[in-house]
Amino acid sequence: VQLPQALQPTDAGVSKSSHRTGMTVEDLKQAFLDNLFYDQGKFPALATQHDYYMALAYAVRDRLLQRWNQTAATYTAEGSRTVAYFSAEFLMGPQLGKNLTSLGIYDRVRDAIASLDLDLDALLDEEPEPGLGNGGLGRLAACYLDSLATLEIPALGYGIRYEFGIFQQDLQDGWQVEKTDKWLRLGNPWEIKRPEWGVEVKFGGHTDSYLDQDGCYRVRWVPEQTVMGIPYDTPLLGYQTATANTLRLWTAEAPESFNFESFNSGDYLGAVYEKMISENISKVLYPNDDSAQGKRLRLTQQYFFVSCSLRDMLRILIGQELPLEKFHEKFAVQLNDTHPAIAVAELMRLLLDEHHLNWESAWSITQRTFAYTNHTLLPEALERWPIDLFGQLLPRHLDVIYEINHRFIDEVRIKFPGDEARLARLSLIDESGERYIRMAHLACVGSHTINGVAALHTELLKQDVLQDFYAMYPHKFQNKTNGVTPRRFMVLSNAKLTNLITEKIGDQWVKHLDQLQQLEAFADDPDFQNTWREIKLSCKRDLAVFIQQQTGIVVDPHSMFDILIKRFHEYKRQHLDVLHIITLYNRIKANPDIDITPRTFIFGGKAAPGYWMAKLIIKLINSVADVVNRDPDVRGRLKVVFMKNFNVKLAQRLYPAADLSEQISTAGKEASGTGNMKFALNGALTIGTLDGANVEIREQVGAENFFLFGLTTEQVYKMRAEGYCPQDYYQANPELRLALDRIASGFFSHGDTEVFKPLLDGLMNHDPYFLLADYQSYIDCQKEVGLAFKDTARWTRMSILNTARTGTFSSDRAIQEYCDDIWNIQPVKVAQPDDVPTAV
Ligand code: T68
Repeated sequence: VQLPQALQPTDAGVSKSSHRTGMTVEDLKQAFLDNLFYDQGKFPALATQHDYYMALAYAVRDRLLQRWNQTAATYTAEGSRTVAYFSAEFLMGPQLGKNLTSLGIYDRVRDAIASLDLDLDALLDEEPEPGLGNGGLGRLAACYLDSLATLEIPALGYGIRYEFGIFQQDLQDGWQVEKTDKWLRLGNPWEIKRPEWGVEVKFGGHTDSYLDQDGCYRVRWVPEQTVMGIPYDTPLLGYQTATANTLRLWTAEAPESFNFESFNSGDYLGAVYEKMISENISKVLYPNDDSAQGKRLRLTQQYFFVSCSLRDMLRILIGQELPLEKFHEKFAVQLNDTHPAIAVAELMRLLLDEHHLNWESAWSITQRTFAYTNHTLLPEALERWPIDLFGQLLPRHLDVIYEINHRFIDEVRIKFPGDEARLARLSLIDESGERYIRMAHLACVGSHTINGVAALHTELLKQDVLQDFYAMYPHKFQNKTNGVTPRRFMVLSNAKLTNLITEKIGDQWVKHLDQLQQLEAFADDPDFQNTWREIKLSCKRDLAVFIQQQTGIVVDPHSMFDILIKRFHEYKRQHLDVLHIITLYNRIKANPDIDITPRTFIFGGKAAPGYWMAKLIIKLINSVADVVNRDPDVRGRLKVVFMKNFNVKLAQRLYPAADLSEQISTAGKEASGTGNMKFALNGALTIGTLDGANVEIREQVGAENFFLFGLTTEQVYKMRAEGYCPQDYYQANPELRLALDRIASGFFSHGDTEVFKPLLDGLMNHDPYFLLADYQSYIDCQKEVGLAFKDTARWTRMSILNTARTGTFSSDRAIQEYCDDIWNIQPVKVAQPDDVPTAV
């Protein structure tokens, strides 16, 4: 379809005056001033830093809109096949810097802003973090959207516009305290509200059956409650392409005609109450990252955004005059974990009840539409909904799921006759006690492809968590090792290293990360090594300044920066790192002149508000920090820093400054990890277990450039089966004993022997994550690390090789694999506006 000339977006009668789209320093400066005046309603004497940020953001958005409209017009004209990435979380990170990088105007904008005696860094700092995710899963979705746009793949991200994102973490007396995250308080310049595309979503009520005009038996859902889903769109520009895809997030509002009756009957408060209840749906992000909570509001959120998104896709399909039967040809839907898995039942319902397809056609479309990514092996994280709760909220979907299950179980019977135990294990309904719906099972049955997020993880899915599905549908299983975007985690956050690399190997690596391999040729070049080291040191200096501002702690940039940043969870074993710190401290106390490599231990991460053991580990870190940082015997050789409120913004300061990346989860527990990739890319060396993507990182960088320790997954399984006794390790290992005893004695807690008791009792008696079993191996390995760091030439060589060999962990590689092996989708070229600069 060719759009009429007058409707071509760049010729649609809009002003192309330079203040809207121009890219010279002068244009950008004028645009900034105009926006300050006309949009913020401010002039410089009255403007706050935040006004300046907003003015700049709107000026940049104008440039994005030109590409966004061009992209939308191209997709419409070509009827392009489109990826719909369904995710309850998108942890996007701040947008201004990212967009400047994508547009290739970072330096020009810095100059334009500087010419007004303002500082671009200060304005960038004003942007609140859009924290619409918990951790890895939400950040992965954001990296994938970046790669989709950069690879010019038509894509929509669908999710929820939480009014309050992940809580802000504060510390009081070393304990985590949570504060609400009011990220929208001063407005969000990147989004555009689209009320005209609002959709109605129903909940509750009951179903009944009826005969339609043709005498066909049909089921009707008679819902009890309606809310409106209103989309807010954010443009996502690819790196130096004209492709700007859309992140479409839904907000819940009360329908306009809400409760007219109660209003007329005088129940004004009742009517307003209902409005409030509706708006609760998109109020707040659930802050649990690795446990499923059977809360009604959570299921409501999931159904809400899934229903809105599928209805939106039907609108697009019908708008393009495509028949329903082509739904799966128009759209490839990826389910980011089971949070959107209710989509399988909702698409069935829409096709059956609202569009009157028969079951077989509807099911064939559904199965060819969805693919499912699993992100966890932890049993407590697998989502299940109590049947009663589910049936109250979504009675029609319950019927649909029963029917899916009925047909599925028949299929299993044919493949495995007489195997009743298998039927019970595979059933979408868990009937072992209280009855539950198993969302992973719904996702597996309703999808054409199921993928894990690292090679080891995918193997464990096949052998363990999803083994029965693997036996049933071996062809559905694939591995797609995670990846991270080098645009945010290198170009934007580590300009110094970016420039050095570009000087050496040109600028194509930013889109073809494998080209970093060319750096291997310089790994032993003394000049290159020197520059490499200077850059790392300079990044560490920047971080040291920031640490002092934030915490008051002075750290030495020449010490090893040993960093552990991720959500707090027992399986991630932050407390194993603490045992190492205490061991080094004990050695110093026993022998103050001992020769040890000076280290700065940096921690960051949030604990789920209800996960008290994780919170206790945060308290332990801060307690140990207080003692170690003050003790004169230490003479500054050890420093322990907890950076509060870890988020994307903070992460961007930490990765470039890391010497050592701690990836120390119990083998078999971490699905992949993505922080591990960001560290290695920035030239940090990893100390890690054979878990998640660590296995592949080690394969890539070479065993000699990776510090490996700990039990393997097999050994862990075996130990668990044979009966693991942590006490034995405590008894047999004097240094381990001393470390644990020091905590127990109240040494780090002003004499309080109670506070850490639950943690210690857990370790001594159960230790489900094998800390004590891995302790000695970790300590020995850390000794190697300390020695290696002293050999600066060796360390630098290893660091260079880590960067050079981690190109495969680009999210571009991952997305290309999804496109080829799962989505079957090709890029669509969007024409560049004439005035796009091409320089990095
Ligand atoms: C993470 N999962 C994995 N979950 O733990 C990590 N969960 O190994 C992997 O690299 C990453 O996913 C990307 O694949 C999560 O981050 C959650 O955040 C989460 C949120 C809500 C409910 C359950």
